[in-house]
Amino acid sequence: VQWRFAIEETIGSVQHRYALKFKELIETRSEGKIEVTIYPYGTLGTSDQITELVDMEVIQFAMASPGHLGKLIPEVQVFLLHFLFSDDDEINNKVLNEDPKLQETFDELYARKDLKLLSIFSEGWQVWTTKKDIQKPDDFQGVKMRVMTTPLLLAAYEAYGASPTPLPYSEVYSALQLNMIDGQENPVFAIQEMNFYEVTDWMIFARHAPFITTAVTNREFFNSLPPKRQQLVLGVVSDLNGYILDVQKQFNRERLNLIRKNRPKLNIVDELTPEARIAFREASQPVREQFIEMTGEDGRQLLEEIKATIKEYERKQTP
Ligand code: 6CS
Repeated sequence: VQWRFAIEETIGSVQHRYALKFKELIETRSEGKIEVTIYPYGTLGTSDQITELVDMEVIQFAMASPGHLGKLIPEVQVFLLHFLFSDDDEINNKVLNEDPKLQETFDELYARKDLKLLSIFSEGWQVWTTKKDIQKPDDFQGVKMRVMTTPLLLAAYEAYGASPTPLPYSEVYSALQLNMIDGQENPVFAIQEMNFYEVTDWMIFARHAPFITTAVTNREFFNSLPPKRQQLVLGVVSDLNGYILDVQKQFNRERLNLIRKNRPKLNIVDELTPEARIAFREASQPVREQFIEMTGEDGRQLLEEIKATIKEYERKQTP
């Protein structure tokens, strides 16, 4: 049997490591009866096209990032809200993967689109790379910020006064190079492997949001599998949760050093001042209302549920 797994990132990325480990575990645990083929970004199309291929069952597995998937499932845009998640990656990981109520909610939302959600995880903090320094919301005035393609991200940057421009991942480098956009956001590892640091002068760690992605499969395909194979898949993705958190941290740490080495002149702002963070946090609040407008009462409940779960885990964490 052959299973196909498409990722939204290139070889050497966090998603690639996820897919490689998935392949390894599926192949060994099925004693070679299942073979997994990985399709890196660029071989099958944009994120949207990859999701469509899962829908049509041309491929069985894929990564579907809320930044793009939000057009299909508006509720996943909750993951794009700024200053919602904890500063602690471990807590976010638990919130995303251990809370049964949230799991159930998302399972249902994905099911409506004939998808089965397998895993939700963070690939690291979003970092702004821009052509000018950004210290406060007002500095975004008129900045053409590239965002992923869901509507909530437009709202998120309009709230700071920026002019957000949605583009697929593959077009970001040339758009920066040709000055069609003035900045973009992505985790460090992606900024390194897509070379965005070559065509921007500032790298700013605002820690406004983690980059969250989801692993999905075609629901009918999954339901048609014998129970043992279903268990195999669920076991593997569950084992991958802790693994990918370590990979993500390592990649983001190592690649920052690589960026520093390759472009010593790049201005790196490690963190915003507490005052600046407060200003951004405040400016971002109305976007929550826009999220609720896009998703209705269900969205409001989901947002409340996530906020409460984060609080609960934060309380548990502090001894
Ligand atoms: O910015 C994007 O569009 C992409 N960034 C990452 C890190 N993964 C996939 C996503 O499509």
